[in-house]
Amino acid sequence: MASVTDSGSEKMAEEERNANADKLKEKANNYFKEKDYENAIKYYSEAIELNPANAIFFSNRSLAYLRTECYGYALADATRALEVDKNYIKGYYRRATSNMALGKFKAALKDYETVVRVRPNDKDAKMKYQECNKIVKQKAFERAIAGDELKRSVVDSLDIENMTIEDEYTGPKLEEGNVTMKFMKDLMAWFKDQKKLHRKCAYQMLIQAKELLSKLPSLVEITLKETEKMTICGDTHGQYYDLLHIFELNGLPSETNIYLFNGDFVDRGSFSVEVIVTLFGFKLLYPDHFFLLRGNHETDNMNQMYGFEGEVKAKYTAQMFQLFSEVFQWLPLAQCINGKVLVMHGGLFSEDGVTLDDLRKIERNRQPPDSGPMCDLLWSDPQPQNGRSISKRGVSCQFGPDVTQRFLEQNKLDYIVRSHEVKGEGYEITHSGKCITVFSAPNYCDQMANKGAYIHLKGSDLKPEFHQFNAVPHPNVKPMAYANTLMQMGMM
Ligand SMILES: [Mn+2]
Repeated sequence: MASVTDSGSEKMAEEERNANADKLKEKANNYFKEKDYENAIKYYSEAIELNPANAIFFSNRSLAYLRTECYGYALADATRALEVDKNYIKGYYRRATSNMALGKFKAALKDYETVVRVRPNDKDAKMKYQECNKIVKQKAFERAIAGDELKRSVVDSLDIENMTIEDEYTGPKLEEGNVTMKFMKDLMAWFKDQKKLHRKCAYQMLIQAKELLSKLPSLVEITLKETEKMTICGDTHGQYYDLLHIFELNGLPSETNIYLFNGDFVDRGSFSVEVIVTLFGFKLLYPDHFFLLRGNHETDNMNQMYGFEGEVKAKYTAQMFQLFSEVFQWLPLAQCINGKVLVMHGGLFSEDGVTLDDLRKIERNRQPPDSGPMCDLLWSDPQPQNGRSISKRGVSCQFGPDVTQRFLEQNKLDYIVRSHEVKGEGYEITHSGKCITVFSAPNYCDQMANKGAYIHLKGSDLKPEFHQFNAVPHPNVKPMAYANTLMQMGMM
């Protein structure tokens, strides 16, 4: 009898726990609707603690992780959802989306296959399967060409001289083939009015940018004089109107107003073409006083999913995207200022012992590999605890304050500046001031409500000085408007 009573009360306790878990899920869902993903994740996690046997909790948390770009965690949760309930169809969708976000298209295709098999009459599932299949085939084709030594640069197939600029075109033109300050001012005003730069001018700029960038080392080293000051900006992600706002607040680039833009110029925001062409223009105008570093979004896989490829195809052509891709491969990976401050998009390395000399030697003219220093520079994130852990993004690693300390000591550096993560205040100081994050896309994707920031660095003391700014309005073209349809659906 006693045991029956015990199991009865145990059952009641379990029912109560499950009811509480459901309440926590509701709370999390509400936070999710308000786009407060941090709190959504917090309450889904509490619900999971009370009831780890509910696939929906994992699936919902997976979506919240997707929204915060923690694709590694999103993938793990989708997998957990399917372990709990292998018939939970949404779990396959979530896992496929996570894999797509990570550029693992074959793995994604497997899950879409499963859905189509289970639901042969589901049109939506079929469409997603076909879309993903198309990408897998295209990737296989691209790999086949890449192995072919005859693969030539787009530049060789362009006949720029014979491209004509129609009389109707009243926009900016290069002056005797050169970027000038007047051209840049006209260009920025032209773009601001949502007009298109003539493709001939765009090609001319891209060819010149490729030429210029290909001469730079993978690690750019500069010296700021005592009296000089530079501005470091983080991710801009196609938020052209916020970029113009930075120039309004902080002045146009010049030989005395030095800038460094730390990667992720394109994708997500739907004015990525305008951002990158403007930045390349200033690089051409002030090659020794305007600097650009590659981000993890200056890559083919990301551009295919997050909008830049679609945007270039919509505004120009597939061929022009190919040329952008070639130019991106020549963007330097890191920059050292006065031998003391190292700037990179992502962060430090999966292994100790990497030296500045190792960075100088990186052969960067390629799509980034899945691991190693080049991958880490573009992808890693700092973490508060010592040591390293698996990346929440599913690529590279997270590194602790001790890792930063050892790296700085070995290379005789003071601190690092990186970007890559949205921060509420636009910047964040971690690892006892040795690791600084700066992010310059305010109200990221029109939904994060974060401030943007940039850093001033003077040659005299190299002390970082932070400046924050808010988002400005932009024309009604939503972020991700040009992204892959599978990604847009995954974001819903
Ligand atoms: Mn990034």
